[in-house]
Amino acid sequence: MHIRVINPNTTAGMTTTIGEAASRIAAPGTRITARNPAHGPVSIESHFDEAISMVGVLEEVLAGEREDADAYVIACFGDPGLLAARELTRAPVIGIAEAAFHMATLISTRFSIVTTLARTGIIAEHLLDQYGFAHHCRRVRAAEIPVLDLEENGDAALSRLIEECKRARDEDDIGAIVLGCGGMADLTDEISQAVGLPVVEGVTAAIKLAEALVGLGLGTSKHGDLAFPRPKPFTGRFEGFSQLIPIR
Ligand code: 2AL
Repeated sequence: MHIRVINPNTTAGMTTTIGEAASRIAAPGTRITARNPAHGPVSIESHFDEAISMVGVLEEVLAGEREDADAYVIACFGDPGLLAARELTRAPVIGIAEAAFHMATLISTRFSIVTTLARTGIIAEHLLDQYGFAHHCRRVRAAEIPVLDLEENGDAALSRLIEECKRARDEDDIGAIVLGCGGMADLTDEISQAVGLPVVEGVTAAIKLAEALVGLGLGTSKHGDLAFPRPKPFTGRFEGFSQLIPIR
């Protein structure tokens, strides 16, 4: 099984961190390929960053189609481009936020999210509403760490995250914590040991869900709004999308 993990930001070091965490958790027969777009923001911390990143995510899905990927993981906690990506393939496409929400509700009745910045926390709240998980989430907390600090100031970022996760444990009346950034993919064990609660991290959760769906023979439905996009001319810099025909 080949799972293509797409880091929507363009920071190669973070793509490596995400790819290594995915490979460690993957089943023996699973091959992970981790990619990031060539163009776009170095980190995703706003609606604007997300909007710009989406075209790169979709291009990486099209590249994955040419390389026979069996499933895709979008490894940014805003799940940028998720539904559009699903339109491009029959393979399952899993966003790390939705994967973490699903997994957390299977092991607890309520959870808190600990994410990077307060403003990205608001984006997570929109997703909780959109996906129907708001009822399960007690609180969205921000450690106030810019995304790239996870790469560049790893020790300080980890301490801040542990501190905020302990506050969530002591104040939120929860059974589990969801980590809210793809760049936290390698921190699950250290945080759960320090905090003593189950910690759900989206990249690893998404890999396991992707393996389960492929194992069940389930892929993205082509009935309804996730059908392949109707072919039509695209102009200007998006002219290449005019030849958008399903590869398989
Ligand atoms: C993210 C993420 O997961 N990667 C990134 O660049 N921005 N989102 C977040 N909430 O920090």
